[in-house]
Amino acid sequence: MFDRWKLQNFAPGEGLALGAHAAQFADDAWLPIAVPGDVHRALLAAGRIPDPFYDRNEDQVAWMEGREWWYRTAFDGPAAPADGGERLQLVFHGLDTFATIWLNGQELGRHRNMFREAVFDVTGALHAGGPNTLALCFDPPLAQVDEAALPLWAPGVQSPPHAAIRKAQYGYGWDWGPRLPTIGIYRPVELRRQRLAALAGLRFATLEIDPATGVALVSVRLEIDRFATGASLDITVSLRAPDGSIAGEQSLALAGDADRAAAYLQVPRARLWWSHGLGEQPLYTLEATLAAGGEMVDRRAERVGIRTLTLDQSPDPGEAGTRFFRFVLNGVPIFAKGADWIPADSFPGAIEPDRYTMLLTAARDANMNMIRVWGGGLYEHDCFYEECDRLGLLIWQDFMFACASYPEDDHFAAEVRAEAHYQVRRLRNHASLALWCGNNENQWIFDRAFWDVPENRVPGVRYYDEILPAVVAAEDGHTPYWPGSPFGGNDHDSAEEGDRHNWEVWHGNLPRRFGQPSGRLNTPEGVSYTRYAEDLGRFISEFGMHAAPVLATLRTVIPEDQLYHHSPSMDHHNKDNPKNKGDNLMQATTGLPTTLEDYVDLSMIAQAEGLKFGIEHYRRRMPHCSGTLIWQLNDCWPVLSWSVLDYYGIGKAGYYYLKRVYSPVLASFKALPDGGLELWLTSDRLQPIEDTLEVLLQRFDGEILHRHTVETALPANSSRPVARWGADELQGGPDRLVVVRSAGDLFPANRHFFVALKDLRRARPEVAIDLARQEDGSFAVTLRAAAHAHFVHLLVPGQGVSYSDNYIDLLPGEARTLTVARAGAPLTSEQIQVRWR
Ligand code: BMA
Repeated sequence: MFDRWKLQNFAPGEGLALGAHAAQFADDAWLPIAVPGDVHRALLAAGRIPDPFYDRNEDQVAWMEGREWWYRTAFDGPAAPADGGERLQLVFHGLDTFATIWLNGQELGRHRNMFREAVFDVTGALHAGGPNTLALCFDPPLAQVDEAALPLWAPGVQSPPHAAIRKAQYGYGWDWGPRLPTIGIYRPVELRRQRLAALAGLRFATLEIDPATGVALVSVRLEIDRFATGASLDITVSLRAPDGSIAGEQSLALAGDADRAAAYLQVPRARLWWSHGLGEQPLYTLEATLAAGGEMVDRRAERVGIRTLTLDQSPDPGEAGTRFFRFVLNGVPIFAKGADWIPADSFPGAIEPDRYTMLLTAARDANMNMIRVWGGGLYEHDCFYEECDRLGLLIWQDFMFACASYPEDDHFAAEVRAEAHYQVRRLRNHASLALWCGNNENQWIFDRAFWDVPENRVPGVRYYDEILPAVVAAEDGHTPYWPGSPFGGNDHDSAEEGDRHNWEVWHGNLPRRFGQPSGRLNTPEGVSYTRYAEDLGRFISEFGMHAAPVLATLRTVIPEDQLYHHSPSMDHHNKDNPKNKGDNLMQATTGLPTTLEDYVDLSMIAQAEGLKFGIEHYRRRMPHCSGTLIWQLNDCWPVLSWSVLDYYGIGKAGYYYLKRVYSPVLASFKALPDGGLELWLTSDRLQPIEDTLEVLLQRFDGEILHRHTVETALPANSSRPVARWGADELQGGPDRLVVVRSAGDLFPANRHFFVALKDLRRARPEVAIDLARQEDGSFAVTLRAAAHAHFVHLLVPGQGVSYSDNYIDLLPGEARTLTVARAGAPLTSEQIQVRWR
């Protein structure tokens, strides 16, 4: 119905003065624009602005922030007018952000929040059977902010003005994102026609699962909006199993004065929803119908999962004075393996569902089971959550507040409350929803800034401590709530309680307690990833370091003459400051790069090794540590950042390292302070495992110095050392490595170097490469080297390329076959490059 939209911009106030809101207005010269979408994409498609991601073009589109942007559309109203018992609602599922809406020249109302829908009753205003016009004006957002009223964020420093707008905060620039605040209708527009009464709320929850009988008890709560009837109503509720059979159903009669109902269903042989790696993701279909006087007036269907989920924060008997922070799924404490998610584009209205599928499938394929939707972005599109349900990715959902103080006046608080009601009702039934979290880093950063003010209180804490938990309790009632990330303990980032962000590594933060000043050490030692070994935290919800994307990605946004490390355009595509943190990291790890190719490799190596080192440490500590979410999974433009998947979804080396280090069973080496070495086995499996481990101490040139066999058994869901060698038993050195392999193929082979990569004494070997085209068009690439080959990887240009594995170590004498395939365009052998170091 609303499929032909047009766009124009004016100086503030000019559109109304010219009559752009009127039913009749000459908009022939206006630009076509897609809905949902956004203004930047439309202008880009029309050639009106340069690509804002390319070079330093970001600045060239800054003028867009100061204009008002108008949308218009003409459409035919419904064939028949609303009868006595009907109502027509115009629903905007996402308006970004300060919008005034006119229907046929009449103002319907205003909206000022990107994070909740705008609903207008148009029963009387819509012309049935004839032409109608809609006009929307989006005001310049920052002009709406009363800068004088902004709360303090640091002594003498006000909170940034975007904090006073309920709009995606990253749009105003982040330490990985350009300043490109979006404008427009970014979610669908719908005309809803309803009769007598509507199903306004549907809430599903698993109350209990009886392990002895396999029977699950689930509840379905309904809310009815009786806008035109006081008569009794009939409700049916049904739950269909994934195979289509009826798992439970119930009919309810609702008396004339009632607008709430609840059904309790017993589901025999319930198929439980598990996170990826622990089981399957069966999704049931919940359907509710509403009938008045025998006539069905509304129906709703949702996909749900049967599972229980709690957050265990009981005292940890294994580490006195600490508390667990672990998710318990279907009665099983799990180790959360995952990543932080930022919006997949600077222009999120234009994201196609298949991009979500691509990115989230990549997360699942890297053995992840949890994604945190970070608070500086947006409550994601529906298809994001549907994909997480399908793929078994639990969701840690932040409310959209990040790195700022927020106004607490009544107007703003009313918006926050309304937004929270809307979002909790929208997302509460997803099987994947694991946690509601108040914000990103607000309590923590504020306390670091006001460390010498006792009991400092961050403006906005009213939301995190009162309003949001109350809304979650009222509208959800089952999903746990947590006031912030990080939060808990002495210093909100403490190791004893709650979750923590490890920014010792990369940002060089120094550990502290409440009442102590904060500090940063931006030196090679200060930012080094070996500092993860000092982190005895419960749940690490952010940690990571930068790596460049592949060269082909850089080439899409960096002009040829700027393709060198720290060129102005490259530094523009690194939004973190100062720009030398990556150099410090590489200096301690790989040594500094000399060419751009070198920079891409060495930054990727430093990131990959750092994530491997950190995650091995944290996983060994399970259950005291029960989760790692790396910062960050993805990017919103082509950039130098913490991501492991670049803007195009191309995996950096770190992505493939993660996949191995997140495997359900992990074997890892732990260097001991006395020069000895421990071998640990960590298992997420719900059954005990037995295996024979082969351990080799080998020179890079191939000579085997020691060979050990370790017979081992490990209980379900546990971690422990399975072998230990003294410094004299297994002598380390810069010319050798130690390797562990599983006889039963229970885990990917792992290796340990005894010194930093830059100090290894090894020569780059020859690698024999054999390419074999497979029937399905993919290639099997067999690689073999006489001596140790490091960082062996395949590079194929373009998007949609998948590798069975990549960025591997090739052990002396070992042959490994990697397969590579490209969706769509067929692959030729010339397109496959093999690189190693
Ligand atoms: C934390 C995150 C983000 C940021 C990241 C890297 O502050 O919550 O705000 O991008 O670290 O600095």
